[in-house]
Amino acid sequence: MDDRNMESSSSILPDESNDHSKSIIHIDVDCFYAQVEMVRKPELQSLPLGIQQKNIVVTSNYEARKYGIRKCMLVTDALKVCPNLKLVNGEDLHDYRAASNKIFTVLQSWKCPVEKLGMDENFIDVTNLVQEKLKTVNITAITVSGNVFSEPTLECICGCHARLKIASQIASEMRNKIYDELGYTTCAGIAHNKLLAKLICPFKKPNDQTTIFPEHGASFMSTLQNVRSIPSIGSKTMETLVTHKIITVSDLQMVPLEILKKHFSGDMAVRLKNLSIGVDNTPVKQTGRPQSIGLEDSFKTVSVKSEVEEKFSALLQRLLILVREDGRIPVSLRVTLRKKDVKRLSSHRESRQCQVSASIFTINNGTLTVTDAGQQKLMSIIMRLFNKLINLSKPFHLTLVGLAFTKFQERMTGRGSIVNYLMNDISVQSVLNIQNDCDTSASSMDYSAVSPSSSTTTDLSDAEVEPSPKKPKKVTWIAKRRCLSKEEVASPSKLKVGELRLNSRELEKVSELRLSSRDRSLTPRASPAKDNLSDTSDTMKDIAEGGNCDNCPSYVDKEVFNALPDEMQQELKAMWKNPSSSEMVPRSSPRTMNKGKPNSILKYFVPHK
Ligand code: DCP
Ligand code: MG
Ligand code: MG
Repeated sequence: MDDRNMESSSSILPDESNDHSKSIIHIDVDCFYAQVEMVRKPELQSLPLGIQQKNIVVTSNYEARKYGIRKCMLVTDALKVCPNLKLVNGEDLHDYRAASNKIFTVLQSWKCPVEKLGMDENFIDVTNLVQEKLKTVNITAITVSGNVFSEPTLECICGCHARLKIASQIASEMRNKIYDELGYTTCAGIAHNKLLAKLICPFKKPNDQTTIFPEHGASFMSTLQNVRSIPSIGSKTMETLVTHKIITVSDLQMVPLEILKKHFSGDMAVRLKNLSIGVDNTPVKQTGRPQSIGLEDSFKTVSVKSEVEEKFSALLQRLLILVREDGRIPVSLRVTLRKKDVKRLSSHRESRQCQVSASIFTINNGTLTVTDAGQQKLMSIIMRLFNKLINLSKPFHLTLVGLAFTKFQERMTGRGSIVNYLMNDISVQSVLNIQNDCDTSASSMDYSAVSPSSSTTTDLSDAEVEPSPKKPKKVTWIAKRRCLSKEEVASPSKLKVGELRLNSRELEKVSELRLSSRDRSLTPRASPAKDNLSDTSDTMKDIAEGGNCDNCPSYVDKEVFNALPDEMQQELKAMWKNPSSSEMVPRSSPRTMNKGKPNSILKYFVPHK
């Protein structure tokens, strides 16, 4: 690095390096899969425990780590260093995913943006909460909760030290709540940006937290021995850096920007320099529902069609469980294969996808299900896609098969749709690799890790495999509502429904619309006499006459209405003013959603059984 001089550091300081305004917390669960098993079976806690997937120990508890067990060790090697290692099979990710969702839900109760990163990590932007707390505390009395990377010498004039101290206390509260409610210990990193919060998180582990102040960002980064430790540096960037002898983060700090620009685009070069000194302005993006739900299975080689079919069938069974938990109706299916090219000794992935008919999915007792016939239909679609990917007249060798539902009923997920406020907050990892590819650990640290790792070519030209799903002629939302706490009602984004299902068949069975007397907090309230909406004209009368709030029918719970976002209130008011534009049709006529007619928000206030 001799030819690189320090003048570079003056040219790399971007404007945002002085922006310390944010307060970010990163939380990572300790030995996640192992803890899920230990919480389930407390007798495992005192034993060295490894979680096995295929022939690999993907993680282990801290008791096992004392023996030298490391993530992604071969089972045979692990048993050599720790013959008493208790192994639990962790190939079924269901419980880990459920635990992950519960942790996410706990973190959401602070009402700050929460971004899920993989299964056991979350970023929380507590900037606004910290500002609120600042108004009520004596700044001089605030102390850091947990460890500090390095004690501050001079106060930063922007006040970031006090803010991060408060953030560290919030982090402690969050970790306590996760432990008290779910039993999981966690680590946290607290910093003014995501990069530093994530990287400082494992500074002291397990079950601890560390705060880093902005002025120590660059010195902390210089302790990282490998540029690969920086989350957003992927394998390609890494290769280029290594080729140019930039191995450590310190190397990256020292290399002149102009030299980096020779190998990377200008923006990328600046970004790399910023990262090297701990500067990162990427926002915490609130995690929403996944765009796709998928599973993959990898293996040594499969070269027989019947075996491929078995693999797909097993994947489909598991995928349908995930889809049932998610609740949305899938309308597109993607098949992925990784072919082994024997001549080139390499592997590459190929995908094809096609639309599937929503009618394959039915609702039974409020749960999304697929009949045996439906499953056969899905299998035949899968095998037809497979036939398009593989020329069966020639030998083939596969090392991976994957299945993913990649699109869901649009009306359930539309941006700004009330559904987004009412949906279960289930978040499922896009692609769950049954066999963990240990080589991909770096990319899994990428902030966008939840995107499908298997993403390849998608071939929408294959729509002919299954005709486009026709819009169901008769559809409605069947919502099972649950009581909301005051706290939840106060926050529109917390309004949740136990389940929301789009159901065309059930609708036909529904002959009566009744107001629920069980739960009124989400459902518009009716006076006792109107509990049974025996005549829709009554409803229309309510709407026309207005009720407790301006232009609202009398049965509407004002508190709930007021908790809705403005745009929804406006939308509802407009429809109540003009009931003829609503979807509330007389009971005598079928409750249809006319083709082409926009979905109506009013349906969500339709009384239900
Ligand atoms: N995991 C995996 N394959 C990998 C790495 C991890 O399947 N190559 C799984 C098992 C882990 C979980 O992801 O329990 C979370 O990964 P972490 O890297 O956070 O590891 P742990 O939570 O297990 O341990 P730590 O205490 O170091 O965070
Ligand atoms: Mg972890
Ligand atoms: Mg982790």
